[in-house]
Amino acid sequence: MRRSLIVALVVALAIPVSTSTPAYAANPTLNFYISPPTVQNTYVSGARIATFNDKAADTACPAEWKADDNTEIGTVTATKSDGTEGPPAVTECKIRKPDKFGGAVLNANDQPFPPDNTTTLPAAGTNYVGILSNKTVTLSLTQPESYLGFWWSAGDPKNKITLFSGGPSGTRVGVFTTATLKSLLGSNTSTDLVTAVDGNTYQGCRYYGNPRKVDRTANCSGTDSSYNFSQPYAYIHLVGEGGLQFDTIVFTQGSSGGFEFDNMAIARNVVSPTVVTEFPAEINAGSPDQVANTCEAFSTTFAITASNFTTSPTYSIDPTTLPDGLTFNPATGGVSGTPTAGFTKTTYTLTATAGSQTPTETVSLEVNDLGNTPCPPPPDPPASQSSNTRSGNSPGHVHDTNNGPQLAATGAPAWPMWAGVALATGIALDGWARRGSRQPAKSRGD
Ligand SMILES: [Ca+2]
Repeated sequence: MRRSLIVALVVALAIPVSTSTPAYAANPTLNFYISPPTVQNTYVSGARIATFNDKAADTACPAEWKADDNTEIGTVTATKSDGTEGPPAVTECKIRKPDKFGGAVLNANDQPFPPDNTTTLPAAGTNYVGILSNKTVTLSLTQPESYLGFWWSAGDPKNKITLFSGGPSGTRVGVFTTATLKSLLGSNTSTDLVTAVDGNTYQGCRYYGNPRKVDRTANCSGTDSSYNFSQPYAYIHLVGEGGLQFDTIVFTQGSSGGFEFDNMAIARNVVSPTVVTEFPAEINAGSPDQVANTCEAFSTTFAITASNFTTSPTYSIDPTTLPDGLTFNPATGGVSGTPTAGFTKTTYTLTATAGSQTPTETVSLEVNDLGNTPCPPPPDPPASQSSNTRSGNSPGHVHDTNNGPQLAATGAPAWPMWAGVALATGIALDGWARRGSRQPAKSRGD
């Protein structure tokens, strides 16, 4: 887990900020986009796409997924009744023949949006993937990626995708549900509008019903069940930025219906489009429950992922009382410092605010009392023997200059990547540098 996060960090630092990309929070960001109605494949050039067209219908999903160019995408398992993971059975994940619930048309990426009076679209479809009721299927990617696209057909109220970094028990970096999609599309009427990835605005109702069969003119008022009018069909794009990558995709289907998709595409280093995102903003704390130790340097951002903000959010925490010695960073939503006393596990509400966007997340903080309080003062550099150490008479400081290196050594727990960097450069090193530059001058002046 740590290794992949560190890799993600390096990538984040190496990528120059695109001027065409909105400025987001200091946290890694996952942005959601939607293609125009009827589009059934990705717009991302260079993406590796799995069409599943060469898979036999009514067979189990293969345990190994490859793109059509034969590059590896990853391995697939299904969660068995005893909780273990194994190759998917046909009763868990299967290749389906094209029907009203899914199966993209060939060359869908080239398909233009039909003019208003176009009646029917090509009816021919292709084989696709369906995850069955009450099943969970996990795709473990061969390597971390930052872009996922898929044609989500027959969106079911109980479809959910969860993205993780560091495996299925690692850091959760994003959640996408059909409820999210439907909130964007609005009610199935001609009055709700949605802005697609091409920057154009479409009636939300045009996403309802299978575009392989639907009469576009009638779509916003028709109820023909033969094209599944009540469910949305849309090509979805999840774009990670700010170093956000994921290596695990978990597809969850609730207690009814199925989870159907086609033309899955993955890629890295995709820059978000410049269209205004209309998906509801959300924050996800990938590591919500944090435990610190008394007298040990601590830093966390709770592995916050910020999704779908139109501007960079600021953060607040409630209640505002934190463990002694820890402070809150409104720019990142993180907490850092050195706890000076034990603290019972306490639940907090984090709120990210950007204009009218105010999503919340629940996190917790706890401080283990190691019995080492009052805490020793920060370490002195070797050149300093006396004078400035006196300042350590403030509460929580004792004269124990030998504890310095120990403090530094124990102050680098396995926090998520961005927290680790803050610890290394923002807290420990900065603090040492300031102290180091100040003390010799004082010593000489004595
Ligand atoms: Ca297909």
